[in-house]
Amino acid sequence: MNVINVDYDGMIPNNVGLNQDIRVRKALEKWHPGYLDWWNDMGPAGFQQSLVYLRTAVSVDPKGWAKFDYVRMPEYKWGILLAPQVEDRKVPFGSHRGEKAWQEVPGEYRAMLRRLIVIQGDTEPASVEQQRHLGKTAPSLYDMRNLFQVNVEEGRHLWAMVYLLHKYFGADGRDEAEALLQRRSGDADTPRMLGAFNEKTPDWLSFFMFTTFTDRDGKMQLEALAQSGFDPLSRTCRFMLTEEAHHMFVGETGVTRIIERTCAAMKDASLDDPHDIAAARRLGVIDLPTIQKKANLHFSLSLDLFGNEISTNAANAYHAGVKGRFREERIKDDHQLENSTYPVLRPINGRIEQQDVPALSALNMRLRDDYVADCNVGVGRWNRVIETFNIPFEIKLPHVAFHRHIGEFATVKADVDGNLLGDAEWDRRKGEFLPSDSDREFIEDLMRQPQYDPGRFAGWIAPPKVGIDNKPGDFEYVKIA
Ligand code: BYC
Repeated sequence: MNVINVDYDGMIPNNVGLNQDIRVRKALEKWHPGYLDWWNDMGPAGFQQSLVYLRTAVSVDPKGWAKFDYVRMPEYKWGILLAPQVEDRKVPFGSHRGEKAWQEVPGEYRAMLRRLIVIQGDTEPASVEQQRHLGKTAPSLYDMRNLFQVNVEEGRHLWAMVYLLHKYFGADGRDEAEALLQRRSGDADTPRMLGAFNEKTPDWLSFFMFTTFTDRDGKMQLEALAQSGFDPLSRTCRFMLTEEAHHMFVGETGVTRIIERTCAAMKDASLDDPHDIAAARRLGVIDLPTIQKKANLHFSLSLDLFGNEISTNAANAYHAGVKGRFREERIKDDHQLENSTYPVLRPINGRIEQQDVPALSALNMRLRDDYVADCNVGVGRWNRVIETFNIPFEIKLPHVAFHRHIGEFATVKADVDGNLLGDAEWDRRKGEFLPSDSDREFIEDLMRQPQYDPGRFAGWIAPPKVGIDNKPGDFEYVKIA
C-alpha cells in the first residue's frame, strides 16, 4: 500500500492499511451508522440532498492531495489519513527526548493521551453543531460551499480521532468514540467539553470570527500535538493541519470581505466617521465598531481554550513527550525545560503583573502567546483594507484579561485595554465591548435574506478575489435540492 495515495475503494478511504486490520475496520464500520445518524441530525440543516462542490482528500502529498467534485454531504468520503511516517523519528522534547518515537501507546501515558485525543475529538463535531443553521442565511453559494467544506472536514477530523481511539485504546477507546456522538453543543445535560464549543454561532460574522479565532486555536493545539512522541497522533495532526489552513482562510477572508464592503459603502456615501453606527447601518452594511465587538467576543472565548496559564496537566504532558510547543523544532533551548522560567501575566492586588514561573507549568501561557502573535498577523491584514479606504479606524485585539472564564483572569473583570473594573462598572460598560442584544438583532435582520443566485452576493459582503479551485465568479458551487 502506498502511504501517499489513499486506498479509496472500501467504505472508509484510508492510508493506514485498514483492509488488513480487520479488528479496527470492523469497529469503525460499526461506528459509521451512528456517525451518519449524527451527521443527518446535527449536520447542516436543510441542505443534505444538495450537490456541493467539495474537495475530498485523495492523497497526503503536500503538493496535491485533494480532488474537487459535486457530492451530497451524507455521501462524502470521510477518510482516515495520516501524514507519511518520518523515518527514524525521535521524541523531540521532554524526558524521553531523543528516544525512538512510539508506534504504540506507552502504558504510563495511556490516560493522558486518551484524554487529549478525546478533547480534540470533541471539538470537531461541536463546531458542526454550532454552524448547522447557517446555510439558510448564506450570503452566496460560494460562502455556502465554504461553510460545508469546513463542516465535512471537521467531520473528518472527528474520524481521525475516532480511528486513534479504536486502534490504540481498546474497549475504553470504543466507549469514548461512542460518547463523542452523544454529547451536544450547548446541551444543558450533555454539553461539549470546552466552553467556546457550547456557544452559539448565530450569524455569518460570528462564523467568520469563529473560523479566524477558534480554528486558529485548533491550529495551535494541533501543532503542539503534532510534536507528540506518540507517532500516530503526530502524523494524524500533521495532515489535519493541511485542512485547517483553509478553515482559517475562510474566516479571515470572510471578515476582510465584510470590512471591504462596509468601507466601500461608507466612501460611496461620503461617510467619514466610522463611529456613526446608525449611518453605516442605514447603508445596509455592518459598522466597524460592531465588527470590533464580535472580534472581542470570539477572541476572548478562544483564549479560554488554552486552559489555565499555569497547568500541571500541560507540564506533565510535555515532560512525558506527549504534547509539545508550537514549532518545537525551531526553538533553541534544551527542549526539557526543567530549569527555565517563563513570564506569566496574573492579577495581583488589583493590578496585572508579570511573574516568572517554572517554564514547564507555563506551557499553556506560552502557546497562548504564540497564538496571540499569530492572530495579530490576521488582524493586520484587516486593518490594511481599512487603511486603503483612508477611514480612521483600527481593529485591535482586546487585552488577554478581557472577558475570561478560564485561568488567572476568570475571577476579575477587565476592559479591552486590561484595566480592571468593579462588577458594577463592568455591568454598566460591557455593551461597549461586547455585542449587545440590539447589535445581534441588527445583524440577524441584515442577514435574514440569503443569496442563492450563482455569482451574486448579499449587500453586506464583497465578492472574493478568486473562486475556489479557480472557478469563475458565476460558478454554481451548490446545486440546491
Ligand atoms: N473549557 O490544567 P488545565 C479545534 C479544564 S480547537 C472547559 O489548564 P490543560 C477546533 C481542563 O479540561 C483545539 N474546561 O488543563 C477549532 C481541566 O479539567 P480536568 C482543541 C476547561 O489540560 C474549531 C481543568 O480545566 N484541542 O481543534 O492544561 C473548530 C484544568 O485545566 C477549559 C485541544 O484543546 C475550557 N476552555 O489545558 C473545530 C487539545 N480549559 O481534566 C475544532 C487537547 C481547561 O482536570 N486539549 N479546562 O477535569 C488540551 O491540550 C488541554 O486539555 C486544554 C486544557 C488546552 C484544553
